[in-house]
Amino acid sequence: MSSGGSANVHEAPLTLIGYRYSVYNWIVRGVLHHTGTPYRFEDFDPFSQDLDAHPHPFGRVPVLRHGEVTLYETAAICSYVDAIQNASPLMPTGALARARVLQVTSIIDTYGYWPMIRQVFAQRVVRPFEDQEPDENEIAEGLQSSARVLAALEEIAKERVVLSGDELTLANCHLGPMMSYFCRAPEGASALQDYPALSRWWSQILNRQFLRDTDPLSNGPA
Ligand SMILES: N[C@@H](CCC(=O)N[C@@H](CS)C(=O)NCC(=O)O)C(=O)O
Repeated sequence: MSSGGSANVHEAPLTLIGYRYSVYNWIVRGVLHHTGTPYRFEDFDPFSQDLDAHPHPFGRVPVLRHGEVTLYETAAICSYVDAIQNASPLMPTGALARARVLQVTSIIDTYGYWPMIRQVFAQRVVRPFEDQEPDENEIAEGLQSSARVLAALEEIAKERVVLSGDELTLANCHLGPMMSYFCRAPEGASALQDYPALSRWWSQILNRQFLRDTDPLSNGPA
C-alpha cells in the first residue's frame, strides 16, 4: 500500500468487472486505455446474471478491484485510475476547469444517462439488435429530456474551459461514450446538430484513440 492508501499499480493487478456493452464500462475502459493501465476484464451482465455475489451494493457495473481496494461509481473509478499513476493528467489544475469537469460528469450521470442511453440508444439501437420493436414513445420522451442536457452542455462547451475538443480530460472521457451511443440513434445525431459548440467538440473527440480502441460495438471487451 502507498501512503495515499491505494494499492500500487505495479504490485497489485487491476480487475474491471463490467458488462461489455455498458456505456459506463466503456468510460472506465477508455481511461484505463488512455493512461496505459494494465487490467483484467471480468464480464458481468447486471441485467441477467445473479447479483447475490456481485460486489456492487446497488447491483450495477462497473466495479474496479485493485488489491484490497474495491471501488464502484464510474467517476470515482476514473479519478482513481487517473491518480494511481501519481500524475492525474486527465484532471486539469485550474479551479474552474476542475469544477467544470465534475459538473459535466454529474450532468451526464444525473440528467443524461437515462434519456440519452436508456431511452434513445437502448430503444433505437439495442432493441432492434435483439429483434425487439423499439418503443417510439420512450424515444420521443428521451429526446425531449435530452434537449435540456444538450443545452446545458452547450453552454459549457461555448465557454471552452473544458469540452473545447483540444484537451483530454475526465469530462471528455465520461461524456464521449455517452455521446457516441446517443449519436448512433439517427434522432440523437440530428438532435446534437442544434448545438454548434457541442457538435464541434464532438467532431474533434469522436476519432480519438481512447474511444476508437475501446468501442464496445466494434472491439472486444478488453
Ligand atoms: N452510478 C453508476 C451507474 C452505473 C450504471 O447504471 N450501470 C448500468 C450499466 S450501463 C447498470 O449496471 N445497470 C444495471 C441495472 O440498471 O440494473 C456509475 O456511475 O457507475
